Amino acid sequence: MRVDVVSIFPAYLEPLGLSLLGRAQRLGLLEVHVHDLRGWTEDRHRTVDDTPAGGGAGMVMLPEPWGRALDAVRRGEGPEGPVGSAVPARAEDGAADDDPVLVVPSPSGRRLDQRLVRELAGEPRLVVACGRYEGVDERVLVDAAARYRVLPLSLGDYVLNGGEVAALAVVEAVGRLLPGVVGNPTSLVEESHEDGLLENPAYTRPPVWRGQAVPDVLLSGHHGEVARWRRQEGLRRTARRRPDLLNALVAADPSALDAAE
Ligand code: 6GU
Repeated sequence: MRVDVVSIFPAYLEPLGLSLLGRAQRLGLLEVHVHDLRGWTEDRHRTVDDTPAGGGAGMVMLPEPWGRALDAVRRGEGPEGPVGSAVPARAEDGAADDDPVLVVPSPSGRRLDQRLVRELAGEPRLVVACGRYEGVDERVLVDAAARYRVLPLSLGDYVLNGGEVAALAVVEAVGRLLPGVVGNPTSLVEESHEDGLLENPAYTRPPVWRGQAVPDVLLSGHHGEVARWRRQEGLRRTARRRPDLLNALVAADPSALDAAE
């Protein structure tokens, strides 16, 4: 998968070079290019924003730098020209399902969840357009829809200063689903949200710590009992912390919890 991120704070994305995602890039499992939006400005002050039409507080990002940036990145170019692996040109017939997904972080976007993460993990190309201030001029997104599948995306119902943290979240959540990125793939299926539930509590050594013992069943060696306990504890935790998830599970499949007592 190739991911391009456009931001006025490229340094914000530096953690993508660390840990598992850094290793994934060195192994060629994932390609990430971070671009400075100001590379596509043409004035001496490298201006990226202006006051909102109609008045009011804050600033709105100008359409011209974003238009040039998204045209260039679509072709696999940064401000200085081609970068990374070649990208396919747009299909002659305008087949929109071949277009890259343009992730546009915004508190008014579709909420990111593991289902959307799995969908994005099946894409060959993502472009993330990180806005700041009060957002990007709306015409940029309308225009971009001619060569991208535009996806406004939110992390949740609260406000951040810009899209960079969302870009980090998307690339990390999606990147770890790519084949070979996480060493032991069974850890992917046993996680919170993969089955619509929260994960059970986890323990390691020592068997007793500050007066608290690891639950006996986990030290019993009975794999069936351990599996049953984990499922029960995952359910109990989901019911307490995230009753909305349990309700959604049962609404989608009324027999979803039949195996549990
Ligand atoms: Cl994706 N962007 C911003 N600016 N604020 C947010 C968000 C995204 N998700 C939640 N709040």
